[in-house]
Amino acid sequence: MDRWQNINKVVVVGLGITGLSVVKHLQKHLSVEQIRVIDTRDNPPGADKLATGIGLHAGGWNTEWLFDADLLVVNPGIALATPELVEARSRGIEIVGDIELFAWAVNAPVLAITGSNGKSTVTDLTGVMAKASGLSVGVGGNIGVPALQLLEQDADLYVLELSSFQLETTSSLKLKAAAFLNLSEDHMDRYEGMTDYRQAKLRIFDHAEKVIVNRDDRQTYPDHPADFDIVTFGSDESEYGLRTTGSDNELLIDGRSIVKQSQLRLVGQHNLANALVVMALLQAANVELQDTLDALKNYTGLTHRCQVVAESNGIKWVNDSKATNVASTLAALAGLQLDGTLYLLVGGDGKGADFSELEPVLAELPVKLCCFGADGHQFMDLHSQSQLFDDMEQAISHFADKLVSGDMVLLSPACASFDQFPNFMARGDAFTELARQYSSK
Ligand code: UMA
Ligand code: ADP
Repeated sequence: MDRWQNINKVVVVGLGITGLSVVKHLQKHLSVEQIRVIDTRDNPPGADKLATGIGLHAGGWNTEWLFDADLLVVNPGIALATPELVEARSRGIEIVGDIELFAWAVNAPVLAITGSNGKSTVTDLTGVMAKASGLSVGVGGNIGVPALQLLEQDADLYVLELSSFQLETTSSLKLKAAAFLNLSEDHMDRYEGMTDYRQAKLRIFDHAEKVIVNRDDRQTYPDHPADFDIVTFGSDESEYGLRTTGSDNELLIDGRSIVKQSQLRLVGQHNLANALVVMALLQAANVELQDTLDALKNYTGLTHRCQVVAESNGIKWVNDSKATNVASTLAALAGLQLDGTLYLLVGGDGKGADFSELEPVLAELPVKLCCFGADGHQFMDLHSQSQLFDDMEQAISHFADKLVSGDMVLLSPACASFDQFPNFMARGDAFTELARQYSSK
């Protein structure tokens, strides 16, 4: 079926890296006069890279353009509940996202990953291990490389990280396997509640040959499991599982030991679960696991996730800027090896979350809670030793000369960064810079 046959006018809603990749892809099917872009921001990122002849309306909506289109391709950062989009849909205009256009075009097997935490780690590691087996692999999606950009290289296999936002506008993506890692509160500024958020994520299973779910988190299971070919991972010994032997853990497939935790460079219990999912995904894509195990053993993880960025005089500085929700901060706290005081930096854009789950965990730790940013005040009652600062820099300069050997400074903010930084990477970089500066004093 030629999807483009009856499409004459397309409006790309939201530029950024997604919008730019969409425009480039559309140009394969349409002339520049048929493509328009609307971005509600005054200076949309990427405007300078737009091809000549493509109309751009910036700084607000243009409903004349919007309602004149046959197809809207919407950036994942824009909610479908936005009144202009609701009106467009009620007029019968089709709304899709970049992942749906990817689904229309892709010609090789695809693996996809969603969940509240661990998506980028699982996506990246799946790519690294698949490449180690000799395949040419395209890795992208929410991880920061727009999916459509991957099609420029002819890959044997695609691995996509998919956010709930992207899944909302995706309906025909056929997958070799889809993994739903875990579900915990996030993006409550965009969803009505957890049910709504979970339903968006469950869309990943719609056309998946195999679905990979978490035995320790039943919310990841499809509502009608009998309709799916299900593979599970979890902390007991069945299927993709774990066995504790002394102080070590073994990663198992159907009871057979594949690799030991002590052989891995990845740290933290949560990363064992991540590694199990990766093995399940690779086997679903018929990748020979044996060829990939050295790559697994050597994998050190992505930056901005529980990464030691400076260490001097026995003081460790750990950048976990990607901890943008409560569950990821809990995962960081669960894996801690502490010999002194923990200076924990929390705060930012809280996205409407409830932070109270942190309270009992913090009560067990020798912690000084340093709260900053737009929603920093929401953490103040979670611990008796808490203090409010305007920003990270002010907090660090306040405690830096009190640090002693054994202490740890951990940025694991449980919030998005958008109140004070362009993104979590910029926040992590700013922390790393401060960490290195203070460590060298
Ligand atoms: N925006 C407007 N008006 C517009 C267009 C965008 O106000 O007309 C605002 C929105 O608030 C939106 C923000 O701009 O949230 C982001 O838009 P952007 O231009 O920065 O988007 P892209 O650069 O295309 O990035 C998007 C994803 N961003 C979001 O989903 C918010 C990136 O995920 C993704 O890596 C990229 O596409 C490639 O697929 C980022 C993210 O924060 C990392 N994702 C969320 C998360 O992981 O929690 C879901
Ligand atoms: P995502 O792409 O879903 O945000 P990342 O791999 O980037 O996931 O990790 C985000 C944060 O969550 C980091 O702070 C990381 O340490 C933590 N994390 C990674 N995997 C898990 C997991 N399986 N469960 C809970 N937290 C995790």
